[in-house]
Amino acid sequence: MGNIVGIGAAPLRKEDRRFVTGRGNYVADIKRPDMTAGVFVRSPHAHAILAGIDKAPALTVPGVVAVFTGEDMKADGVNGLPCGWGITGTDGVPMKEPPYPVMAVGKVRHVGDIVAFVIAETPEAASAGATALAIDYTPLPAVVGVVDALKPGAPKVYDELDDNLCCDWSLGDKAATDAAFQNAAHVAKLSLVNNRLVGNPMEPRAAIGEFNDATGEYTLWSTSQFPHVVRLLMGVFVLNIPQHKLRVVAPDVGGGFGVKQFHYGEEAAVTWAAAKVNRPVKWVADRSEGFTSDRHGRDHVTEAELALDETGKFLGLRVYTLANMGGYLSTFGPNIPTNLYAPLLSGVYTTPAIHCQVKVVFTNTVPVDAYRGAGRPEATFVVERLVDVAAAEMGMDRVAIRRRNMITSDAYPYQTPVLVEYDSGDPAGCLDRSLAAADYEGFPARKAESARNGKLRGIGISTYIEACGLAPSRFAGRLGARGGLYESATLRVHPSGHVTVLIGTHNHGQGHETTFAQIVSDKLGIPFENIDIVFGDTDKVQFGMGTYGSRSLVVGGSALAKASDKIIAKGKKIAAHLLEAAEADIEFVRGDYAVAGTDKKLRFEEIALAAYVPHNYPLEVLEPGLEEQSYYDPVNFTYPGGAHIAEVEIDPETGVVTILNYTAVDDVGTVINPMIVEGQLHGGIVQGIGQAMFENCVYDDTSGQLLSGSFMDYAMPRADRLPPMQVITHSTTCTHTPLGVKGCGEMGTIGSPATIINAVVDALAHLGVTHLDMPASPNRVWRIIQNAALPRAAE
Ligand code: MCN
Repeated sequence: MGNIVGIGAAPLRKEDRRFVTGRGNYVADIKRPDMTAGVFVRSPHAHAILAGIDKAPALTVPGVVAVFTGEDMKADGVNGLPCGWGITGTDGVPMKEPPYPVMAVGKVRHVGDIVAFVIAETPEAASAGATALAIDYTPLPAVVGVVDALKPGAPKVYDELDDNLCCDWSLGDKAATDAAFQNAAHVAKLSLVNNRLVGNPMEPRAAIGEFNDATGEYTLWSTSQFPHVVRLLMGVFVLNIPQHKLRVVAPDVGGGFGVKQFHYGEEAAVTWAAAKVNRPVKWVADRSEGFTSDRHGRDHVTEAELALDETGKFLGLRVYTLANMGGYLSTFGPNIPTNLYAPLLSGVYTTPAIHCQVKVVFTNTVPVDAYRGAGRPEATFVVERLVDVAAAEMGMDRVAIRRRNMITSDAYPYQTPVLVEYDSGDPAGCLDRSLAAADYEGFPARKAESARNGKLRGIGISTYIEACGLAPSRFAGRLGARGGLYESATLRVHPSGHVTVLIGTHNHGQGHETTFAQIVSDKLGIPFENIDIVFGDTDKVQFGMGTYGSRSLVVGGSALAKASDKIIAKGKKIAAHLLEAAEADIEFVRGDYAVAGTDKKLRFEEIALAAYVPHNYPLEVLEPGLEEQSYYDPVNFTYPGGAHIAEVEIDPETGVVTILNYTAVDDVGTVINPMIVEGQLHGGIVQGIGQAMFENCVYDDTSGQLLSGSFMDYAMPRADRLPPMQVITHSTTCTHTPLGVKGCGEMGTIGSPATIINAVVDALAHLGVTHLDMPASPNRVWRIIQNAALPRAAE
């Protein structure tokens, strides 16, 4: 018999055995009988009229089975990809929502837009067919930046629209915010760019479609973070396949980071084409294809202003952001720079008035959608940079100005002026612990030591908050969500007492097979080894919403806790009957059903057997079997947050920034598995460091070509450039989740970009530097140092 491994323990991850022994099962590993290979032909132009496609040369290539275009899909009644979120402008006008065809019809709108799908006996033959295809493009002027896209006379991404503005949205009380600025003793201003990112999960996207013409059933295997939602969107909106005839399987997925959270055209194309050729069709992206077809993240241009009184108290915050949507509206696209951004602008501060205007803009670039953090790193970057700018301008200490404005731990629940109500938190506690752990006091001595070595040393702080655990359905619905955001769990107890959990979330690296088993082991008092977690197959698992927005534990784990409680409750009824006691007298402790005050008890396994072999069973009042289900819709988001501190050292000769150390103190509520939480923080911080230091997705302004379209030009963070990290949890209990948990999957990515840039700016402050845009590449930092040196040299 194994052990109970409950909440707070740190067992090794259950799933790792298959991963480290090479027995993961990824879409690219799957082979179906008589399977064909598909290659998508993608636009080399950012913007062009698709005048015609001649399939004939491709069809003569040996091995080519079929070629399909957008016109073929349109003629077959296939619809465009739906957008899951409909936002409304300040003027009450809904966002402009042009169609997003699976494959381009009439016009291409970004480099990488799909123009044809070539299916062949082998990937090589499909590639040869794709090369042979004759495509007639008439190139058009392209626009890639949000500022340019809004200029009068800019190339129009959609001819049928007046301009490139999708929606002019806002949140907050404008009059109150303007009034706060009237009374300000000081106004700090900041213009910034939140750089565009490419997610680059280790496993590129892939999909296999299969059709059974005897039963009319379709199956899609996809590298998806939410297979049920793909089944819903693709079946109901795009291909018109009845839900019971469509199975979507997302097996092991090698990282998603948000990028695999959308319904992609490739999924619909393989599924539809499989029926046309009546053979399975497999597509696996290569890395370059990922760069021009995976949804990108971030890409904001922002002007922000903070009004303060003479003591440094924040009076008001005004933010104006232009957000790039790319060429089409992706599944969650318009939601990210609006609802997941503006409500976080209060940060951990008591700013009484906030107003945020966001213009959501079409351009000739890859569609932009959620990438780890999604809206919240952008908000944190605005707030935490602006606080540093204000402190510098007012001659205040950066810690002191934060403390002066922080929400105190006794002020929760705290209603912000931007919709959300924080349930719990202790920002000052996180800050205190981070300052101690980072030896903040000792920094001046370390800076002096660096100076002696000819280096510039800086320290950066970010006290941040995020909203995660998407989302209360009613709240989301008010904000424009076209779906619900609950989660489901089924707990199937077998006659032996072993348990299979069917859960609607998706595990693609976060360790759910371990942490969810810990919750059940803890709740039911049964061995950890006796519990298996099943996810990612719509034929096995009841409808679930999948994994994103750090929701799996908060929403899925809560459903699991509730289903466990139902199992315990039913078990009590069975135990009362078997032990001839009143149900109210049955106590359930660590897997034992005992009659209070006696030594009469039955094990969980005995109750499970009795439920399935009901020879002695209260059949009049209770059904046999032991299986319970819960659908949990949260009442609020959870609000994890913390204080991050980093120290950097800059070599002024080269502009190279070295991060010397990183300290993160975070509030994640109840910790299920401290090792996994630490790993999530590490990974998240590394992704945030990636944005702050290395990664930048760059398009050519005139041609619209992606200039950073491979790892030669797009710099991912690598182990040798990363600092040692201290990760400490400082938790307050979430007041509304059954387990007291908050999410943790994105917080590292949310807190770290501001932390790093604040440190870099601090190191350069003596040169008069008040801000620099990300990434803090050697080139950019070296130029800043050189430019700062020029006037002084002239003096
Ligand atoms: N956990 C815990 N105690 C807490 C909070 C979380 O033990 N108080 C555990 C959870 O049980 C889970 C893990 O930490 O095993 C992450 O939990 P959660 O915060 O619920 O986040 P999700 O599981 O919903 O994961 C989504 C989140 C997001 S939005 C992105 S993007 C992301 C991320 O997590 N993508 C990832 N982490 C990733 N990690 C990997 N390896 N790969 C990705 O693609």
